[in-house]
Amino acid sequence: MQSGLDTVSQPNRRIVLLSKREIEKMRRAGRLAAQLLDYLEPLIQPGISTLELNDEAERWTRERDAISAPLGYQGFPKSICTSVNDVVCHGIPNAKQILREGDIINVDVTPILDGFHGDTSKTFFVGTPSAKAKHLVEVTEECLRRGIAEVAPGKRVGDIGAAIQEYAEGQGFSVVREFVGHGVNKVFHTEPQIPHYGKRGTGPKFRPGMTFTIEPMINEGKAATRVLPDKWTAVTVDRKLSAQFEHTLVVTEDGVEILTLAD
Ligand code: EYF
Ligand code: CO
Repeated sequence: MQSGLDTVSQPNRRIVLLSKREIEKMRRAGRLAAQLLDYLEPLIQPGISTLELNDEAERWTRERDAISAPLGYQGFPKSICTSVNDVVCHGIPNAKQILREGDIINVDVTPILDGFHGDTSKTFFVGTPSAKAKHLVEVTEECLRRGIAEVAPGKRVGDIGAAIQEYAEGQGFSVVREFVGHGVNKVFHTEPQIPHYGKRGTGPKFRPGMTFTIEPMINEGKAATRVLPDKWTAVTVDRKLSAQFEHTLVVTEDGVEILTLAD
């Protein structure tokens, strides 16, 4: 530890900066991830099971010579995460879980292509949403947009969380604390952690070549979550709705590029 340096001015140890070549590989993996969500979207209808969505995603991914990162990751049993209604994240696809009119579902995909990860998720409506579900989902997508808008060289990780927290709480919603965005490259989860709450001017400084996710989980009610006995599925403690959107990003010389866009 160097003396005389506070946490704000310490260099970003352990945060990997990717080369142009590596960023191009992240771009290809990210594009594939976005295309996978586009492929799944029309299948998300009342009557489909979350296992059917999983199996479609797995087949689609293999056909493109990619690998589903979640499958077997820390023992996770499926290829994608499917988080319905009060499930905050890491819902496990299941043949008995049939989507119903009015549900919301977050689908989180991470194909690995040529060794690099593209991690993205969206919350979809099943049929026509209630007014409260629509508001929550729209606010959550706007939280991601506002978080991304904070990213540029010289700004700090805390700027993202502050922007998201201010907006979400201003709309009467709460920000999940237990799960955060993360560095992603050849490794699925690495430094830095990206909280979706916090204070401006704190945390590591952004530098060109950093790649990471922003993935706010926003709750209709209280922020508190608990993990079900299956040891994976995180739900809201008050069983109210939760929504999430996620992109993988790279810091550029003058701002940020979203890597998980389809075109
Ligand atoms: C040990 C996991 C571990 N983690 C993150 C591991 O897409 C993701 N984030 O954006 C993501 C996907 C998966 C994941 C799939 C498995 N894991 C999950 C839950 C608990 C846990 O504790
Ligand atoms: Co993800």
